[in-house]
Amino acid sequence: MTQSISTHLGAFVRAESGRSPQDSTLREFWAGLSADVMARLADNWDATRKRYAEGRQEHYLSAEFLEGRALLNNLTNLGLVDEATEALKEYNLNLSDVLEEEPDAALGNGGLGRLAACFLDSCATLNLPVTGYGILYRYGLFKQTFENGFQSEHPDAWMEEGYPFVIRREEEQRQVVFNDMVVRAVPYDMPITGYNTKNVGTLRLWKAEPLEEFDYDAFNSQRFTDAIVERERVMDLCRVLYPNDTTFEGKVLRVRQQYFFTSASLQEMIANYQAHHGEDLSDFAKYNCIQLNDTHPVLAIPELMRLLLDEHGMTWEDAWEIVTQTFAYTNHTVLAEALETWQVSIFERLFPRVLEIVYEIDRRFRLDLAERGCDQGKIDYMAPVSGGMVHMAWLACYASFSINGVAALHTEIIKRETLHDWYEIWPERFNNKTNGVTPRRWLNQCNPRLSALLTELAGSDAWVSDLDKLADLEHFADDPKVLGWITEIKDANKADFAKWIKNRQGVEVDPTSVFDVQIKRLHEYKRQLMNAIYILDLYFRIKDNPEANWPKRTFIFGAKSAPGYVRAKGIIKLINEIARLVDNDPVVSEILTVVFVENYNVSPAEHIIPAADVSEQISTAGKEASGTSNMKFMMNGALTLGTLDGANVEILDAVGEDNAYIFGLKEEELAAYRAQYQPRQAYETVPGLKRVLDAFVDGTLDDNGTGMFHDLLMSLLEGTNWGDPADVYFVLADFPAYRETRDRMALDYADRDAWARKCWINICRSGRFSSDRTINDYAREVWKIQPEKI
Ligand code: Z2T
Repeated sequence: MTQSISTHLGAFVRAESGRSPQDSTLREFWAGLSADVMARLADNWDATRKRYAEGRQEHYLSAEFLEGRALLNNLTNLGLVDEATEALKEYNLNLSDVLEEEPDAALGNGGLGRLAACFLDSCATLNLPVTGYGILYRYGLFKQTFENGFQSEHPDAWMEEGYPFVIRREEEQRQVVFNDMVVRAVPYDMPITGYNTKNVGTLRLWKAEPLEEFDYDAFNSQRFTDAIVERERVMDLCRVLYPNDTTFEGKVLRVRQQYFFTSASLQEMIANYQAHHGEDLSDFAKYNCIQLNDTHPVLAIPELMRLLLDEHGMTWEDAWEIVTQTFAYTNHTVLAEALETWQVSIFERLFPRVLEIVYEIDRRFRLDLAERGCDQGKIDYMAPVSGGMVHMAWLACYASFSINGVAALHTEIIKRETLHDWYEIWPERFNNKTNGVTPRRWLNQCNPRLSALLTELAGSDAWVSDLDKLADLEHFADDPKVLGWITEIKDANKADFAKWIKNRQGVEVDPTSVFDVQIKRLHEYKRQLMNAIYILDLYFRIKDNPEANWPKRTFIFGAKSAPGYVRAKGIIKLINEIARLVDNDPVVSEILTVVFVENYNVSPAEHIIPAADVSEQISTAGKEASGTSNMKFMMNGALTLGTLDGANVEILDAVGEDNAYIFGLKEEELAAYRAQYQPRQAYETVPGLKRVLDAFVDGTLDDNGTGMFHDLLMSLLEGTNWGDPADVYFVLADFPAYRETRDRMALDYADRDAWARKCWINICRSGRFSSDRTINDYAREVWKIQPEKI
């Protein structure tokens, strides 16, 4: 199709609305324009799929893909943004208004799911034969509202009004067999376009449906209603995304989801192999590699064994050889509460044959380790099955040829601690793949002003698919004209944000203030509480001395808490109450504003990040595996205020100490610090701390009688009844250094040229945090795949 968008837009919109375009809604224009985009990429998509099916492929298995919106991404990749803008003008419409109609595909919790989406973007752009496999959740991550400052959750039925970017592929359905039900797995494919390439990758999302339309006698009312109930039980399978990010919840439905999508995906891989390379599966690992995105898809290991043994008549030894050459495992956290361990009894109930295979893997593992001279204690600890539980991470480590962490520090910690015993036996399996983010969405699309400047200075847009090219622009750091432009661009982005948030939440923010941002899931280890304590302390300091030279600041938060994570919800309420306190104070509100962006998601991030001055990356050292917003902020010219944790370490390494604000205890210092740490002493002696913490409970802040703020205070001073020490995450320990650094940063902002220079260096050195770099490393070192350009 080579005709311009304007030729067909009317027809596409009519097909959506059943009315004339003049009478159609913005939403119908969005759907019509999206349908046109799908039509335009169809042939290349098909050609890509056929090409990839023939050769060696990588399969990315993930329970989460946090795609966000698709239309602008696809218009950009197809080079259609200007045409679409023009076509909409004929109807007096703005492209950006139409784009805002699109719901976010929020089939993920946070970093892990968004990483999977960035990876697919890079694979498409790099023409790599990679397919993503996941679940078509009917409800994505819940929608968040604040009711009197408390988080409240609402269902996100993201597809209910129709979603043009997935195609149901009826003819490629599979069957997944559970002990108590047989499920039809129907694939819904989402095209993943790349920048400057015709290749179109695929994200295949499986939907669970009942095996067949039941044909029970409608007059036999008992069987009829039973059959309806049974249908709903099957449909339940992929109804909802579990909203925990780094906490394991051993629910039967969740393990059903995991088995469902891994089994369907493997069956497809085997069928594809046989169609192209013959019945004999001996060379399966030569043509297929499977990356396990954390342990959520680890059931693929025993399931591939089952398929090879039971359905394809292979011997255990041959099957195990294939399995151990196929799987690679990525670990995303060292938090103990995230470890997936399933009760043997659940496996027994759902898929006894898989359990039998897990037991056989376990038996052979124990023999293997005994032969290596390991003692019984160690064997019991490392075994896939122990204490009536199946340990998914241990299974993953045993069967995978590659085990990686997601930032250099994180990989060192898993080798030294979390997975140390495996590292001792199989050191060659361990490798690091520092995360990255796609510069298409996170720079080129979300920050058009900065992108235009980069393209102008570089003389081309080649940087969009080769971010290392930005290094060539670093010398402009000494060009006052360029520094002025950078400042102007940031100010314009801040003004855009001010308009957006005013329209969204009715909040007024001052675009001349320092925009200081923390956006990420709410978790104690990420220390939003430390951020809140700083703001409350600053509030008191301003009240003490209102005439001092206080820089104007806007503190921006965005965070969802897992619905069952009571303490995290307490922190949300606390921040909202601090916002209210500040806002109600006639003096302080002239200097500070606190904004909690409701329902933080991918598309709000695209509005927030380009407007940020300060990127808060303040997790307890050693706890944040990588972080990825830190990279997005860096690319958009925000300066990192952070601890030496996750990928912050590598950001500091890239930009140097003059261009980042680093503070706090280091990971290797924490153990010794803990031995003598007395949070109560910090409370008594650190100036200002007592006043702030007392305000949690003395009536300054109101938690509406829930006791939440008292619990927060106790978590810092007393520890908990589960035997945790006080202040597990060293909030009070790091607070003085945090306050000093953050104060200094706000003062530094006044010299806009010096500030802009630091921003520019951050932007120009962000090349290594492009997910293209990450994916090239996976492709070369783990997946062993080559580009296949169509
Ligand atoms: C998640 O988003 C992350 C880790 C998880 O461990 C689960 C989820 Cl849903 C099971 C995050 C990490 O916390 C973050 O540091 C990292 O950058 C991100 O995964 C991608 O690797």
